[in-house]
Amino acid sequence: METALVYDEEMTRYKLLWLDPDCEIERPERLTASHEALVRSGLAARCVSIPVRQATDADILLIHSEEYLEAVKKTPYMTLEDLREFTLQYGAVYFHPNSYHCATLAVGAALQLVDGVMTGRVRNGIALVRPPGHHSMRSAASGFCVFNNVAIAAKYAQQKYGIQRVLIVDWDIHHGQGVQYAFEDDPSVLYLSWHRYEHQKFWPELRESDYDSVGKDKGAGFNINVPWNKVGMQNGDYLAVFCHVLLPVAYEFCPDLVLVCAGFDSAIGDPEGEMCATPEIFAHLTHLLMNLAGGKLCAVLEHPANIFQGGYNLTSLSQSVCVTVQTLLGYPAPRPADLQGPCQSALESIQCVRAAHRKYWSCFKHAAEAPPSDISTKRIKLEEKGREEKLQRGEGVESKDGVTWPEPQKCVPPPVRTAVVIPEDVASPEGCKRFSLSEHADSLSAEEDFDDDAVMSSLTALVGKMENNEICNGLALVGDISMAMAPVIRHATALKQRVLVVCVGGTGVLSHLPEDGTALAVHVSKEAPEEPQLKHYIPVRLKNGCGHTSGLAQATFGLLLPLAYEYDPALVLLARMPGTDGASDCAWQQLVGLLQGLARGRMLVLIQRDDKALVSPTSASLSGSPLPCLGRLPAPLAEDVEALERLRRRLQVDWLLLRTSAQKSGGEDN
Ligand code: X5A
Ligand code: ZN
Repeated sequence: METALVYDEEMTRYKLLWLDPDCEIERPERLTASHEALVRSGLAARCVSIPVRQATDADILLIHSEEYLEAVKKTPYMTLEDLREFTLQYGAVYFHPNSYHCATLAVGAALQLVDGVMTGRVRNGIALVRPPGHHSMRSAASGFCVFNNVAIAAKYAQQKYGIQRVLIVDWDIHHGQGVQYAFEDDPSVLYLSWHRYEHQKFWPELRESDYDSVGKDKGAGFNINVPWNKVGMQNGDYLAVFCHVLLPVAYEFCPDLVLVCAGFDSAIGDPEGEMCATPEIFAHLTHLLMNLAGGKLCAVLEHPANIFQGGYNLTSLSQSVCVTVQTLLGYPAPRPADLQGPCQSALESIQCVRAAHRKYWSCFKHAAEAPPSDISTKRIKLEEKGREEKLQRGEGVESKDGVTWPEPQKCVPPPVRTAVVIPEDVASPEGCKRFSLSEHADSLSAEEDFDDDAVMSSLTALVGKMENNEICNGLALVGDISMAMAPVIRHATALKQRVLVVCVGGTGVLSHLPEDGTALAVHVSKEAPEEPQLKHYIPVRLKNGCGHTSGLAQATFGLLLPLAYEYDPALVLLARMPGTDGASDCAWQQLVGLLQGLARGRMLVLIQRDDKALVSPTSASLSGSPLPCLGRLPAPLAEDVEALERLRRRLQVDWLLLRTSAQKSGGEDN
């Protein structure tokens, strides 16, 4: 299944023709730089190239008014003076005689991508476009945007392909108010945007960009704003929003298509955004969205800024675009550098968002109240003061010189994606390589029985190959799961590498866990002990077991993923314990899919020998096939939610990524 790249150089052929400090960052180089990065890295060649087309009037009228379209259509014939005047009625935007043409191509590129994905020609893709779209409104240009590429794409997909629900994730650092307005009262389009807000001091400075704009009428609950009230947000802040807000809602919503307003001005080094998330975070944002909607994901470029940081710094931008496309192509995601817990300001926003949406989403039913408003008020004043002082001293708050970040790990995909250790009589699943015992364990021959000793030596060999970048992940059928785990954990521990052990279902406390923290075990099951006893063994008890998908989903997003990301393992060992509290195949596949975001995708799945039927769904997920949806999730059991909440509260002392609300005392940032 392939990835589309939609691009046309024509979209670089317009520019600012007069002096306007607000608009000078919007230059053709923003687009060429993104495209060149993909060409130079060899990624462009791995994508299916889809040509752009011009959007028709009918396409544009899906979102915009006839008057506005007619007005924009006149711009190619305007004199420079008329263009300037035309521009003045809007905010932070300019027009050039070729703007209209490029704007129709930008919309057309998004629609070509939707066609490619919806017809199944490709699995997913990215459209590199200019002008961007998410600020433009029914009858107005705004923030460099002329037509709302993504909003039109959502409507077009619904109309042409009869799909019901579209999820739009806007990770650009600006609020896409145009997208919000387009779907405010529409429950079929769920829009989530995070954006630099600073209590309404940051452009576009709108009251309605705050967390309490949840949508209107039937669309109430389908507009989710996560305002950033401070700059300098990091990887942990972004991931916390995904774990505690976006993923639970997105899975409950169950979209038929995912669209991303992919702006990269939310990355470190961008002079507008001033955030500190590093480029590899986009691999994770992408990965976490890739198994929704059966993998149908279209990313459309918004603002790929940060190229004029004291000259011509293209690194952050090119790295961000490249990791996004790598992930779409199915490459393992690099481990996020220097992951810290969310800061107080981010937690406050997350808490507010969850509280504001409590009545609309069952995953938030038990979310905490909104924090008392004085936390924010106090801080905003302090912040204002700092700002004024700085400005008086003549230090521009905008100056961000000397920002550095580590280069993302090179994640070259290993030659073998998925290796299986299964008995001869079980057919090798499609796209997987049978890992032969004889080749890798000295004392064995191919004819020898598929006994536990043999399996265990091949598992150790297989993990060695994962370390050497020869194999990405693996699946083994074993006689005794806890016995098979021991040598793998021991092997990794000896190399001083952290192993995340995830057990699904089954009974009993795990034995063989080292006590030095080189393994962290999370055990989700009906029978798991109610209280955690050891720091590195975390039992997660679900009343009806893993067969209750909503409970498992809640545990996965709110507990397992944040724990896993914070622990940052070098290897994930996922065990499907035998027994009756079994997760559904779909839920299991999603879990296998989500956990591949950790440890550069190095994951070994252990399955009880009798559960042969699990081989095929598991290997499909390991080899990166698009996964079936979970369906619209019902509310989780109140008892489960309460138990998970108690556990989360207890653990959040040690695990900062588990936090979903701001600390009551102090309120000053950490
Ligand atoms: C698409 C986009 C930003 C406009 C900033 C105006 N527009 N100061 O990121
Ligand atoms: Zn932006």
